[in-house]
Amino acid sequence: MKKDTILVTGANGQLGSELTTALKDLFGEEQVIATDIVQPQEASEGPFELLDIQDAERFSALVDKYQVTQIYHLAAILSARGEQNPVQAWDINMNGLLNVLNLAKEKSLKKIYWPSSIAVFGPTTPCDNTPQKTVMEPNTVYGISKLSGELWCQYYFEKFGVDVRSLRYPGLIGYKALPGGGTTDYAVDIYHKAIEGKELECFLSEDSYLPMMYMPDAVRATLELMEAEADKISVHTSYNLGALSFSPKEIYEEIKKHYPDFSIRYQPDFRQAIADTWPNSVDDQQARDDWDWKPEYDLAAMTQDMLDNLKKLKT
Ligand code: NAD
Ligand code: AKB
Repeated sequence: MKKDTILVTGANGQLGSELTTALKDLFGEEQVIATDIVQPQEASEGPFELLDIQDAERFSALVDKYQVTQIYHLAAILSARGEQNPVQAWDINMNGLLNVLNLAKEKSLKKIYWPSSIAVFGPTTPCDNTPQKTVMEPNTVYGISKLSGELWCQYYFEKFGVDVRSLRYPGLIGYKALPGGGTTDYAVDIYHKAIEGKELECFLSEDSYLPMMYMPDAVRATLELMEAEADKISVHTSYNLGALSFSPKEIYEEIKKHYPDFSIRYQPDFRQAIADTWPNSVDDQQARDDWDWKPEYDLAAMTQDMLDNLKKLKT
């Protein structure tokens, strides 16, 4: 049987840099084509190509050149950055996804992965244990693009049989790469500040609960979803995916167990209004039922692992 060849967009990003490595471990270095609009900061093994996801012609040529069978389409403009230039964020997020879905249809690609986000929910959504199916009226351009994207994915599945799978990630926390302009970014920065012995100026208030997830859980969930038999997938928009839920005060208190002198100052900015419209926690029973999703890391385990690894990287 022909080996799968995977093309990853946005491969230099916070998620892309970790997921690309995991895909290389699974499929082989030469079978994973990392792409991004900018060159990676650190050289890595395996092919890399510059690709603007809006450039449909180059996208198509790369799929042909490498005989790509699967695309992991990660490139996007995230919530906070999206509000700085809403029309540009819409263009990149929507045109990029439509280019991928059209390539999948025209070239009969085997599988597509595209991440959605808790940003699909909005101020009218029930915020505790937010159900898989509920009121969705997002009020950020990022959230609107993710909700529209989910419906496009379902449309291409139903009309053209494209096998596109998706997860609504919570805020992702990892030590290998910095986040790229989201509302949950404080929860990565807080670990860096603790290790550096600096105070964190937190852009959310102390009691702003948000759903979060440690990167190893997010990468494993993605690979498990993509490996699941097609008949197990009952959600063709995007699956709720839960793991952790905490406030800035709670993560701060957890880090203080390791760094008693660590200090935090709350200085909420425009991102507070975004966080206020997102869930506190999500109900991911459907993912648990369909393809056996189960998170491994709680706040204490994530904090221990983050601090151990950041210490190693920074010394
Ligand atoms: P990121 O901002 O860290 O990385 C995005 C990458 O896309 C960057 O490397 C950037 O250079 C690239 N990019 C931007 N515009 C591009 C273009 N026009 N063409 C090609 N590449 C372009 O984002 P991330 O955190 O790695 O997120 C990856 C995906 O996961 C996104 O779709 C995001 O919406 C989703 N997601 C992330 C989180 C999270 O907490 N990180 C949560 C929910 C969903
Ligand atoms: C963001 O804050 O924009 C992302 C997300 C939850 O989608 N981390």
